[in-house]
Amino acid sequence: MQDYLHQKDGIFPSVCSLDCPDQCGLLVHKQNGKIIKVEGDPNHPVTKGNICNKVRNMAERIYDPNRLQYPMKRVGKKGEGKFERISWNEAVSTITNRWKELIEEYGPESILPYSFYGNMGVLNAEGMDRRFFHRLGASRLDRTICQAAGSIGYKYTMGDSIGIDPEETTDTKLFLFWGINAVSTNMHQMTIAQKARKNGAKIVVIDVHKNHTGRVADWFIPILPGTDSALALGLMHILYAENMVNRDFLNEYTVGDHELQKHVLQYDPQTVSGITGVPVEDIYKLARMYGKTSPSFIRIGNGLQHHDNGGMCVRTISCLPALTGQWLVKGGGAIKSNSGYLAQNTDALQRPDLLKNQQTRIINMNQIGQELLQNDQPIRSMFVYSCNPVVVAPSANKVKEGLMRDDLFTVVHDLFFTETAAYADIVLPATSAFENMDIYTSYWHQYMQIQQPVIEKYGESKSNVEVMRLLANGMGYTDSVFLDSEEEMIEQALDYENNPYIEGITLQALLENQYVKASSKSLFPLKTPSGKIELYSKKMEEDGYPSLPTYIPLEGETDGTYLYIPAPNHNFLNSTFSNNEKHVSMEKYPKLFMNVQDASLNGIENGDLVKVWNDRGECEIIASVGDNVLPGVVVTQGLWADEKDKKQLVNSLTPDRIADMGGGATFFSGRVNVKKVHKTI
Ligand SMILES: Nc1nc2c(c(=O)[nH]1)N[C@H]1C(S)=C(S)[C@@H](COP(=O)(O)OP(=O)(O)OC[C@H]3O[C@@H](n4cnc5c(=O)[nH]c(N)nc54)[C@H](O)[C@@H]3O)O[C@H]1N2
Ligand SMILES: Nc1nc2c(c(=O)[nH]1)N[C@H]1C(S)=C(S)[C@@H](COP(=O)(O)OP(=O)(O)OC[C@H]3O[C@@H](n4cnc5c(=O)[nH]c(N)nc54)[C@H](O)[C@@H]3O)O[C@H]1N2
Ligand code: SF4
Ligand SMILES: [Mo]
Repeated sequence: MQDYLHQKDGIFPSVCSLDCPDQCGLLVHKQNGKIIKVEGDPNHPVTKGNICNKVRNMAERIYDPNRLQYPMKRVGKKGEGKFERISWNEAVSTITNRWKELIEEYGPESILPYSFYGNMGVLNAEGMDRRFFHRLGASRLDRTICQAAGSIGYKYTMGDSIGIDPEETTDTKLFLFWGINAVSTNMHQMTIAQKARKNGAKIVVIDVHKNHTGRVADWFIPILPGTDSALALGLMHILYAENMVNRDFLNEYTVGDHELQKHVLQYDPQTVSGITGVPVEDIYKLARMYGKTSPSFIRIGNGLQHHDNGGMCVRTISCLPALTGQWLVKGGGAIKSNSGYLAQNTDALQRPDLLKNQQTRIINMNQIGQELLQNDQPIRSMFVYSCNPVVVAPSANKVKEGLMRDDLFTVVHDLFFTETAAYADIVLPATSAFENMDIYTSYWHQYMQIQQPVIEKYGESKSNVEVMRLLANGMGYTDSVFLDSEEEMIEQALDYENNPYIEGITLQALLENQYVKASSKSLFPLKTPSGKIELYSKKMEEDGYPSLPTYIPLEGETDGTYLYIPAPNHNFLNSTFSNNEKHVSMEKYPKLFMNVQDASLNGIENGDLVKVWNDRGECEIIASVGDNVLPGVVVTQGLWADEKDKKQLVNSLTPDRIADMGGGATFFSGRVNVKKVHKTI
């Protein structure tokens, strides 16, 4: 291991720890023991030295005077924000004493860990924490807030979270960015597409909002929310009707092609246009473009699966490249997520065997509000880390009401005093990723990367791994798994025969090379039951779904005229950076994008303050009137929180219904009402 920590000056390799597909290689510049600059590492084979604006400002976040430096306990009311410094000893003994009492009285399932990927490091995000909570016997958390529905949908068709290597898309001729705001959320895929465009490639974007990505497209196709599976089925209808399918490929690599061909007869362009809002001639034009251009690549986004029908939608779109045989063409095919390539030995890392009661309940993180409010088997303590549920979870008013419960003992471990921390009993300071050792796996490119500590720990902060060790000790657990070092845990995670793609990736190789790529193997046979692409899926039928890709409309909410899409924005990463003045000033304030027709019906003009509400909550947001969204649809960007006199917690409006597959979130399937409050400019 190289010792970066004790070299006061120099430039050190690092990796972006944020939940972003690009997972850039970084160079951290240090002077006098402190980071003075963060830039892209030109040696990274995919990200090649370019990074986003967010992370170029990372040093500011690391040394933000508001960063938590020591543990604290609450002295005011929940939500009020009055806290007092305590020692780590006091913090750990308060937590573990309370937990011992709760376990004695109510059993370990009364305790719930609540986390997501604020730091993508494997050991810190899903390593020592899992060991500890398994050993404790705590309720299990189903981490469904991000890509759950789409991942399951994709797997029904393709068997695993694997698509093509994005490095091969340099020669692609048609890029279909489908439900992804790639300029903001996968910038390096867009960079590759822009370069390919110089050689004649076309960029097509299918989205409900003409945002940064729609604006750089050669062709932007606006679509009504939640109708993408109908569009995909319409494309299949034309591909078959006009004989643009690859019969040899279908015969050899797919199951159910004949059934599909018959099935898509019902999705004629007229019908599909009526559902999607895409004109009939555009459906023909897109189908012919897709059928005749090779290599063609679909980047399937996360946005389009945050819907009631999100699983089926991704399942359906992922059938398209099979019809044209694009999976065998270099640079052709699709990517939904590539996380399967670098999958590790989770049994060794997370030790599910330590959980004695295999029937331990599982709580869906999307429904944390209602779960905190149910009385059947109450959650009595929640340990929140790497996540900010008050701002990011749906139906925020329920989440806040649940967190206000006097009998709920809440601990929050974070770098900052988040909106969630205000409801905690104990707040613990977290290290930044630059202060830890960890490994990182991208869900887009195929490189594994290592992070070695570059700077000293800030104040008294501790990493997730360290906190879990302390808690294990406080609980009196003597199992050796809590003594494993970071290096040992990495070795355990990488020792995994079941994934041939990580053959040859070792701790040593990572230390020597910083970036190590998954080994290259043929995509086939797939991990589906047949080993082939399942256009027809018997497994889906067994699981209670239609066996063929199908358009299923969104749940019809009755309270609300407009379908509401609260998407992420360019300068925050979920709620991360929303507490930084520079990032907020780049975004200015949340805007409600609304079609000019809808606005004029309601007497709303550009710049008016409007009330946005439904039976779940309300916000007041500035209207941005134009033609960036279709009539009937309104969009905001960014996960904003309420502030004094500003009601802008967008998730107070979102449904906590569960999507069709994987317990996924349905952030984008809600409806709202909109009316003018007053003029502002
Ligand atoms: N700058 C920035 N980058 C990020 C993030 C961030 O907050 N900010 N978040 C990170 C995370 S955790 C994730 S999961 C990814 C998410 O990044 P993406 O995969 O881009 O997903 P979203 O941004 O959620 O939504 C993408 C697009 O889907 C559109 N959309 C919504 N509903 C529909 C629909 O029914 N049909 C179609 N066709 N389009 C629809 C939205 O308008 C949006 O433009 O980005 C990561 N990167
Ligand atoms: N309306 C709406 N809501 C959404 C979405 C949307 O598109 N629209 N997107 C959803 C999606 S895709 C996602 S992934 C979720 C993301 O939701 P979250 O995972 O909650 O993401 P962040 O808001 O970035 O919060 C991460 C927190 O982790 C903290 N953190 C960072 N590193 C560490 C660490 O090493 N240790 C500890 N203890 N803490 C750390 C950060 O400071 C930050 O407060 O939001 C979801 N919510
Ligand atoms: S947030 Fe994404 S684009 Fe920005 S530096 Fe990190 S990985 Fe790269
Ligand atoms: Mo996400």
